[in-house]
Amino acid sequence: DRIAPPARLDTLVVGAGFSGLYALHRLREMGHTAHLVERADQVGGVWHWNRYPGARCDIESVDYCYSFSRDLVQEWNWSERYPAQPEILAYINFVADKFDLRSSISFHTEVDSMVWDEDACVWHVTTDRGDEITAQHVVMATGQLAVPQLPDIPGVNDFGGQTIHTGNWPHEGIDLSGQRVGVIGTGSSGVQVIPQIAKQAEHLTVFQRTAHYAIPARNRPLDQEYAADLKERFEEYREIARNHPGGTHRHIGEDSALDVDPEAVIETFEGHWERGGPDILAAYKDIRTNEEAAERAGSFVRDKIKQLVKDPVKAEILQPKGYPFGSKRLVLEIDYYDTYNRDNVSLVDVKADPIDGITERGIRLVSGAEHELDVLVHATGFDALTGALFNIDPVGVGGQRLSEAWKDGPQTYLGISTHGFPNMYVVAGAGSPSVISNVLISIEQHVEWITDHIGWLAKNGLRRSEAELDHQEQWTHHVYEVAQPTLFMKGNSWYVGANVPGKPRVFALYLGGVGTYRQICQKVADNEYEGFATL
Ligand code: NA7
Repeated sequence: DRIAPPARLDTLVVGAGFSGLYALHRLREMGHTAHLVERADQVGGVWHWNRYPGARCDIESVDYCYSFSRDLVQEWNWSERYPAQPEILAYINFVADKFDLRSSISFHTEVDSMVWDEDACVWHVTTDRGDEITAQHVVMATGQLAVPQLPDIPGVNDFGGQTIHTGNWPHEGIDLSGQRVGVIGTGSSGVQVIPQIAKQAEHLTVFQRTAHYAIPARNRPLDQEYAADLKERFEEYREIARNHPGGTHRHIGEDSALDVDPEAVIETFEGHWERGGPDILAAYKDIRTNEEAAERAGSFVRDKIKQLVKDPVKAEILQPKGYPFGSKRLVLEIDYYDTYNRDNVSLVDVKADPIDGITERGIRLVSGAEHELDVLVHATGFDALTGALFNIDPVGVGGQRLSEAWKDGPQTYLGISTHGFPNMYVVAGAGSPSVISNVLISIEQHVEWITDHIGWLAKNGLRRSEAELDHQEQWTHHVYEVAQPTLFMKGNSWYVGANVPGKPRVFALYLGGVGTYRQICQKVADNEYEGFATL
């Protein structure tokens, strides 16, 4: 029984993931009329869709959670160091129940169009359910990794068996026993799903184009004494993360990897390898900015892979090459390399022998080799950051579409607002630290800033707020400038739009650090929202 959205609203929120739910809660607390529309039949966002076996967050559970409610912090208990998808989804549902959020959500409802009305200073929104909504403000909580991207391979729709994308895994699950399964893609999703499929399938063939660096997660049950201690001092603990460059508690090394004795460097890396997690990225201050420093970590991990994988041919294929360590998202693995020691797992290097096409029976390589499959899993990533926004493609001032305004890459002020699209706010997307940080810290900061701004406009009798063009240009340039000295541009990853044909090659996330970003946003607010034209 769907709740229909009200025809008139102060604020419409789009998307019921972590961002949208908190925005809805906060707006209602402020006494605004707010409502949320969500295309799925439940809350959860990415954690609703990504139900593939092995799906897990690569941020620790004690950090990957809300902090806005003391009661919530006290009531919820995480069970593992890195939370698995079912537990995160249970948490989001717990939040939705605790704050009675579902009463203001229309599920199974997808936004069809969003058009700005300059005379009335409102957005007119229509949905696939025939709703017509007029809202003063729209909060786009549409997600960073919400639109699954199928590979650009001829015949991708011709496969006669079952085709699945990890980001759209069947909710009823799938029985892979006795099946010949193929997986394309070895990023975070591929590395997580491959060991699980190998345990179930008769045979698994992994088609790898690029070997990603993966290091052990060392996942384990969460030490409950540690968790209880954190709860007691949670606000203080969280405040450190809010002001930390990555929104975490990661210690950032002060030395250059190049100034330290090579044996001591190896010892440091060994410590990180044993403890698990991504902190190796910050073991030295220049791992993400200097190729030689990055290579110290890269060669360390490649040696580990050689030791872990028994078949030297497979071990060689699994050696990451051609890009610096840390320039793609570092993958956390559980049993990944060990999986290649199983008899029922083969590895095909599709950089050496590329995929010629997907056929009715399986995958054909350029060499003519054919791999027959019953199930084909695409772990091929997402049309990140802009995909979900362009699917809606809001029409702003003068009839301009967002996809036109952003044809050369996202143009934003603070990542929040775009000139020509008044009263529209994007949560934790391009132009903000977003998913390059602990995204929960970034989401809370964004939602609080945006809802405070909406509250401030209302209090001052203002109906329209828009990023000024010069501030937007400065911010967009600043985001670009900060990214230049890093190695990310060399990573050929979704971070730079490399996985979507035709997408502009820009690094669209703000790398200046979560703490710095927070200060900048605070200063803008303190200066009566400097850089926003309001009336
Ligand atoms: P990613 O990290 O974008 O990985 C996608 C993988 O799919 C990657 O290995 C790609 O190889 C591979 N891919 C994509 N297209 C093809 C084709 N045409 N042929 C062969 N291989 C292909 O997506 P994930 O879902 O793993 O992770 C996304 C984020 O979600 C992750 O960073 C976390 O933040 C959570 P490539 O490297 O492009 O050669």
